[in-house]
Amino acid sequence: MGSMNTKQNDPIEVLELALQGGITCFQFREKGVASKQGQEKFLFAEKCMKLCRTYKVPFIVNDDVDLALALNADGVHIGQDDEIASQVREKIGKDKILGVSVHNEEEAFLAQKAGADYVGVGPVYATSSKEDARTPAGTKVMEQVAFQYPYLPIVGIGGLTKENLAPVFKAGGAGVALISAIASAENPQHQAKQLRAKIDRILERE
Ligand code: 3NM
Repeated sequence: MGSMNTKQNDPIEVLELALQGGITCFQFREKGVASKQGQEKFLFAEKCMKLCRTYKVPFIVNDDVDLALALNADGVHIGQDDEIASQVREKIGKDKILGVSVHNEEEAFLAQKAGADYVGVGPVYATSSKEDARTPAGTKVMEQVAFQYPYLPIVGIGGLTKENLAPVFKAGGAGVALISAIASAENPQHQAKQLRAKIDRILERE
Protein backbone atom coordinates (compact mmCIF):
# COMPACT_ATOMS: atom_id res chain seq x y z
CA MET A 1 0.00 0.00 0.00
CA GLY A 2 2.77 2.40 0.87
CA SER A 3 4.30 2.35 -2.56
CA MET A 4 1.11 2.35 -4.56
CA ASN A 5 1.34 4.25 -7.77
CA THR A 6 -2.10 5.75 -7.97
CA LYS A 7 -4.00 8.63 -9.45
CA GLN A 8 -5.45 9.00 -5.95
CA ASN A 9 -2.46 9.57 -3.71
CA ASP A 10 -4.24 8.68 -0.53
CA PRO A 11 -4.20 4.90 -0.09
CA ILE A 12 -7.17 5.06 2.26
CA GLU A 13 -9.15 6.73 -0.47
CA VAL A 14 -8.11 4.04 -2.96
CA LEU A 15 -9.08 1.35 -0.48
CA GLU A 16 -12.50 2.87 0.07
CA LEU A 17 -13.10 3.06 -3.68
CA ALA A 18 -12.01 -0.57 -4.09
CA LEU A 19 -14.37 -1.58 -1.29
CA GLN A 20 -17.20 0.34 -2.91
CA GLY A 21 -16.38 -1.43 -6.15
CA GLY A 22 -16.86 -4.81 -4.51
CA ILE A 23 -13.52 -6.32 -3.52
CA THR A 24 -14.15 -9.32 -1.29
CA CYS A 25 -10.92 -9.42 0.71
CA PHE A 26 -8.12 -6.98 1.51
CA GLN A 27 -4.49 -7.72 2.35
CA PHE A 28 -2.50 -5.06 4.17
CA ARG A 29 0.95 -5.06 2.63
CA GLU A 30 3.21 -2.30 3.90
CA LYS A 31 6.67 -2.92 2.46
CA GLY A 32 9.66 -1.27 0.90
CA VAL A 33 12.12 1.46 1.82
CA ALA A 34 9.58 4.20 2.50
CA SER A 35 7.19 1.94 4.38
CA LYS A 36 5.69 2.90 7.72
CA GLN A 37 7.06 1.29 10.84
CA GLY A 38 6.03 0.82 14.46
CA GLN A 39 3.16 2.88 15.78
CA GLU A 40 2.69 4.67 12.46
CA LYS A 41 2.26 1.33 10.70
CA PHE A 42 -0.12 0.12 13.40
CA LEU A 43 -2.34 3.19 13.12
CA PHE A 44 -2.38 3.04 9.34
CA ALA A 45 -3.29 -0.65 9.42
CA GLU A 46 -5.99 0.02 11.99
CA LYS A 47 -7.50 2.68 9.77
CA CYS A 48 -7.56 0.26 6.83
CA MET A 49 -9.05 -2.46 9.00
CA LYS A 50 -11.83 -0.23 10.29
CA LEU A 51 -12.71 0.71 6.75
CA CYS A 52 -12.77 -2.95 5.70
CA ARG A 53 -15.04 -3.74 8.65
CA THR A 54 -17.47 -1.05 7.53
CA TYR A 55 -17.81 -2.94 4.26
CA LYS A 56 -17.72 -6.34 5.99
CA VAL A 57 -14.63 -7.32 4.02
CA PRO A 58 -11.97 -9.51 5.69
CA PHE A 59 -8.75 -7.71 6.56
CA ILE A 60 -5.60 -9.83 6.29
CA VAL A 61 -2.10 -8.73 7.30
CA ASN A 62 0.84 -9.69 5.14
CA ASP A 63 3.87 -11.17 6.98
CA ASP A 64 3.48 -9.37 10.28
CA VAL A 65 1.92 -11.90 12.67
CA ASP A 66 2.41 -9.64 15.70
CA LEU A 67 0.61 -6.78 13.97
CA ALA A 68 -2.25 -9.10 12.98
CA LEU A 69 -2.60 -10.22 16.59
CA ALA A 70 -2.28 -6.71 18.02
CA LEU A 71 -5.04 -5.49 15.69
CA ASN A 72 -7.14 -8.61 16.01
CA ALA A 73 -7.16 -8.77 12.22
CA ASP A 74 -9.15 -11.41 10.37
CA GLY A 75 -6.06 -13.22 9.21
CA VAL A 76 -2.42 -13.39 8.19
CA HIS A 77 -0.72 -14.11 4.89
CA ILE A 78 2.81 -15.45 4.85
CA GLY A 79 5.40 -16.24 2.21
CA GLN A 80 7.98 -18.99 2.18
CA ASP A 81 10.62 -16.70 3.70
CA ASP A 82 8.47 -15.80 6.69
CA GLU A 83 7.74 -17.75 9.83
CA ILE A 84 6.67 -21.31 9.03
CA ALA A 85 2.96 -21.85 8.52
CA SER A 86 2.44 -24.38 11.32
CA GLN A 87 3.96 -21.95 13.85
CA VAL A 88 1.82 -19.11 12.58
CA ARG A 89 -1.30 -21.25 12.82
CA GLU A 90 -0.40 -22.03 16.41
CA LYS A 91 0.08 -18.35 17.22
CA ILE A 92 -3.10 -17.07 15.60
CA GLY A 93 -5.37 -19.93 16.66
CA LYS A 94 -7.84 -21.76 14.51
CA ASP A 95 -10.35 -18.97 13.95
CA LYS A 96 -8.20 -16.56 11.96
CA ILE A 97 -7.60 -16.91 8.24
CA LEU A 98 -4.17 -18.22 7.29
CA GLY A 99 -2.92 -17.75 3.73
CA VAL A 100 0.40 -19.06 2.45
CA SER A 101 2.24 -18.29 -0.80
CA VAL A 102 3.38 -21.48 -2.50
CA HIS A 103 5.27 -22.20 -5.70
CA ASN A 104 5.11 -25.97 -6.02
CA GLU A 105 3.23 -29.04 -4.79
CA GLU A 106 5.62 -29.65 -1.92
CA GLU A 107 4.99 -26.17 -0.48
CA ALA A 108 1.26 -26.64 -1.03
CA PHE A 109 1.42 -29.95 0.83
CA LEU A 110 3.07 -28.29 3.83
CA ALA A 111 0.72 -25.32 3.74
CA GLN A 112 -2.46 -27.40 3.81
CA LYS A 113 -0.95 -29.65 6.47
CA ALA A 114 -0.30 -26.57 8.62
CA GLY A 115 -3.94 -25.57 8.26
CA ALA A 116 -3.77 -22.91 5.57
CA ASP A 117 -7.23 -21.68 4.58
CA TYR A 118 -6.00 -20.80 1.12
CA VAL A 119 -2.75 -20.69 -0.85
CA GLY A 120 -1.52 -17.94 -3.12
CA VAL A 121 0.26 -18.96 -6.32
CA GLY A 122 2.28 -16.51 -8.38
CA PRO A 123 3.42 -14.63 -10.17
CA VAL A 124 1.11 -15.79 -12.93
CA TYR A 125 2.38 -12.99 -15.21
CA ALA A 126 5.17 -10.43 -14.93
CA THR A 127 4.60 -7.84 -12.22
CA SER A 128 6.25 -4.61 -11.22
CA SER A 129 4.48 -4.45 -7.86
CA LYS A 130 6.81 -6.87 -6.07
CA GLU A 131 10.54 -6.23 -6.11
CA ASP A 132 11.62 -9.81 -5.46
CA ALA A 133 8.97 -11.48 -7.58
CA ARG A 134 9.92 -14.81 -9.14
CA THR A 135 9.85 -15.63 -12.84
CA PRO A 136 6.25 -15.62 -14.12
CA ALA A 137 4.96 -19.17 -14.03
CA GLY A 138 1.59 -18.99 -15.76
CA THR A 139 -1.01 -21.33 -14.34
CA LYS A 140 0.82 -24.66 -14.50
CA VAL A 141 1.65 -24.87 -10.78
CA MET A 142 -1.88 -23.80 -9.97
CA GLU A 143 -3.27 -26.63 -12.08
CA GLN A 144 -1.01 -29.13 -10.29
CA VAL A 145 -1.95 -27.86 -6.84
CA ALA A 146 -5.66 -27.78 -7.74
CA PHE A 147 -5.44 -31.37 -8.97
CA GLN A 148 -3.61 -32.56 -5.86
CA TYR A 149 -5.69 -30.57 -3.32
CA PRO A 150 -9.14 -30.01 -4.81
CA TYR A 151 -10.54 -28.56 -1.58
CA LEU A 152 -7.74 -26.07 -1.00
CA PRO A 153 -8.74 -22.64 -2.33
CA ILE A 154 -6.07 -21.20 -4.63
CA VAL A 155 -5.62 -17.51 -5.30
CA GLY A 156 -3.68 -16.43 -8.37
CA ILE A 157 -1.51 -13.31 -8.19
CA GLY A 158 0.87 -11.32 -10.35
CA GLY A 159 0.19 -9.13 -13.36
CA LEU A 160 -3.49 -9.95 -13.43
CA THR A 161 -6.03 -7.72 -15.14
CA LYS A 162 -9.62 -8.24 -16.23
CA GLU A 163 -8.29 -9.06 -19.70
CA ASN A 164 -5.99 -11.88 -18.63
CA LEU A 165 -7.43 -13.42 -15.46
CA ALA A 166 -9.64 -16.10 -17.05
CA PRO A 167 -6.86 -18.77 -17.15
CA VAL A 168 -6.57 -18.57 -13.35
CA PHE A 169 -10.13 -19.82 -12.98
CA LYS A 170 -9.71 -22.34 -15.78
CA ALA A 171 -6.72 -23.75 -13.88
CA GLY A 172 -8.84 -24.28 -10.77
CA GLY A 173 -8.22 -20.97 -9.04
CA ALA A 174 -10.82 -19.78 -6.54
CA GLY A 175 -9.92 -16.13 -6.79
CA VAL A 176 -7.43 -13.50 -7.87
CA ALA A 177 -5.34 -11.00 -5.94
CA LEU A 178 -4.42 -7.77 -7.68
CA ILE A 179 -2.59 -4.59 -6.80
CA SER A 180 -1.92 -2.38 -9.80
CA ALA A 181 -5.03 -3.31 -11.79
CA ILE A 182 -7.10 -1.60 -9.11
CA ALA A 183 -4.69 0.74 -7.33
CA SER A 184 -3.32 2.29 -10.51
CA ALA A 185 -6.65 2.50 -12.26
CA GLU A 186 -8.02 5.88 -13.21
CA ASN A 187 -11.14 4.91 -11.30
CA PRO A 188 -10.47 2.12 -8.76
CA GLN A 189 -14.15 1.73 -7.90
CA HIS A 190 -15.18 1.23 -11.50
CA GLN A 191 -12.24 -1.09 -12.08
CA ALA A 192 -13.08 -3.27 -9.07
CA LYS A 193 -16.69 -3.43 -10.24
CA GLN A 194 -15.60 -4.49 -13.72
CA LEU A 195 -13.31 -7.15 -12.28
CA ARG A 196 -16.10 -8.46 -10.05
CA ALA A 197 -18.48 -8.64 -13.03
CA LYS A 198 -15.90 -10.37 -15.20
CA ILE A 199 -15.19 -12.99 -12.53
CA ASP A 200 -18.90 -13.56 -11.94
CA ARG A 201 -19.36 -14.17 -15.67
CA ILE A 202 -16.49 -16.66 -15.71
CA LEU A 203 -17.81 -18.51 -12.65
CA GLU A 204 -21.36 -18.65 -14.04
CA ARG A 205 -20.03 -20.49 -17.07
CA GLU A 206 -18.43 -23.23 -14.97
N1 3NM B 1 3.05 -11.41 -4.73
P1 3NM B 1 0.18 -6.78 -9.37
S1 3NM B 1 3.22 -11.12 -7.23
C1 3NM B 1 2.37 -9.17 -3.89
O1 3NM B 1 4.15 -13.95 -6.91
C2 3NM B 1 2.71 -10.10 -4.97
O2 3NM B 1 3.72 -14.09 -4.81
C3 3NM B 1 3.35 -12.06 -5.83
O3 3NM B 1 0.79 -7.07 -7.94
C4 3NM B 1 3.78 -13.47 -5.86
O4 3NM B 1 -1.24 -7.19 -9.31
C5 3NM B 1 2.74 -9.78 -6.31
O5 3NM B 1 0.29 -5.27 -9.51
C6 3NM B 1 2.41 -8.44 -6.89
O6 3NM B 1 0.99 -7.50 -10.39
C7 3NM B 1 1.03 -8.36 -7.46
